[in-house]
Amino acid sequence: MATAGTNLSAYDKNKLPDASNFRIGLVVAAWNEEITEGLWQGAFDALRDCGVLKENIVRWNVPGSFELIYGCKKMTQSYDMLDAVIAIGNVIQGETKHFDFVCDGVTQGIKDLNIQGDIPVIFCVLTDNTKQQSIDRSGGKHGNKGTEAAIAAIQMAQLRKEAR
Ligand code: DLZ
Repeated sequence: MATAGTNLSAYDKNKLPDASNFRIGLVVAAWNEEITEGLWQGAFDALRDCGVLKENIVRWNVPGSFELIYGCKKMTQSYDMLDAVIAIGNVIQGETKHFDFVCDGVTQGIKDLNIQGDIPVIFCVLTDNTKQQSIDRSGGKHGNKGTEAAIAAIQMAQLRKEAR
């Protein structure tokens, strides 16, 4: 059932909940697009592999990782039928403190959405020292963190459903 480009070997799909009725949103930052598109593809493929219907996957684009906070907030407000949202971004260490500010901002912002809102928001923001490290984790030799984020989204969607 797995499609090319998807590595779910770290997960036992039989232990995952039935995702065929879940609706999942993805908010994708354009900064370091080569990386975030790889993460998005990994997440999308894994969601589809786990049974999420194509028409139940919504994608929004935002400029940078800092805007993921607002994008995820508006998405959860606009689509209250969503079961989980995945925030996808990539921040690479530069020569200024901007890296720290963006990383702190997006981490705290996504954390706040999880505390304040009802829809789980999954953190799929790679924060790496080098571009190569990000390449390795977005479909490269260290797998794809987008895949892991998709699995987390399904697990949290199920938890939310059971907790009602
Ligand atoms: C400004 C900036 C910098 C320097 N680096 C990154 C980055 O590595 N990854 C990323 O997603 N965004 C970066 N940004 C843009 C900010 O996230 C944001 O889009 C701008 O500060 C505008 O609010």
